[in-house]
Amino acid sequence: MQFAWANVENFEKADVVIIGVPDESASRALRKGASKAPDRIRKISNEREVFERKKIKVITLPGVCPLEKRIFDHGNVKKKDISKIIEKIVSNGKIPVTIGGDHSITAEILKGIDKVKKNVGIVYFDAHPDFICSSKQYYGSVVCDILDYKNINFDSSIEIGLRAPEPEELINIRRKHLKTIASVDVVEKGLQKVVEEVKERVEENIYISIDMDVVDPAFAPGVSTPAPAGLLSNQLIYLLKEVSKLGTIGFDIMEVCPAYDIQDMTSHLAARIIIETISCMTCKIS
Ligand SMILES: [Mn+2]
Repeated sequence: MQFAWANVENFEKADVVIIGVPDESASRALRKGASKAPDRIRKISNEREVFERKKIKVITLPGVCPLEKRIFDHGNVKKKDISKIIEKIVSNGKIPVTIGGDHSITAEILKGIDKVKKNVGIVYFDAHPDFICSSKQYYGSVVCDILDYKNINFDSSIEIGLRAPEPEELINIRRKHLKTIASVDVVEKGLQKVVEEVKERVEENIYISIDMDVVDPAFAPGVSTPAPAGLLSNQLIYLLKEVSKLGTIGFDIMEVCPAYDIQDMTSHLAARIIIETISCMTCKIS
């Protein structure tokens, strides 16, 4: 089943290419099942966002803008193939949107982007810094694993929504001068100030990575490693809309874990986050 908003039938016609990576081989979470997320999010997007009247199907629009992007759902691919596919999408001037899977897939995506784009800043939404360096190539070491990619610019990168760092990660953040905004800091500063700080930090090419656990478990219970006191769903969508206007070259949404969800509310929110973010990239271009 395709993502509900997919509206073109081939790669050539697309502005945005959606890809699922149903892989959780580098997760160490006690909660299993993140590999089921891509198909679950597709299915729920069709069940909750499409209405049928007099045999005509109508799809809901994202909140602010009309949907002007041409979206192709590429289906699912293997983790070992994702970096090549991302390279192809980005070098063709299209925007990749990847649905995981565990968060280590982001390092593979960035491997592909690193081959095509220069001076890429990462805006990383996560409850956890994913900055373990004492262990590599898993969902907790994403930031460390991309340290030597030559076109990823840490000086224009930022982590938002943190609240459960390990001691080693705080040391690594300090050593690499990675800017972070904790979940409670978002409340203290206010959303507009957070956007200002992102604007000060990033340059022309922004890649957004969303770990669904950045959202409070009240809104997103179906994640691999929940952490209390996260962002509200509308706070995250506001931030994504503002950041995606700044020149986003792609984004991903990771770590939805359908087996632990409540009535698929997390998959539904993930679907809405995807389309809201895509639609605001349209705003910038139109
Ligand atoms: Mn993560």
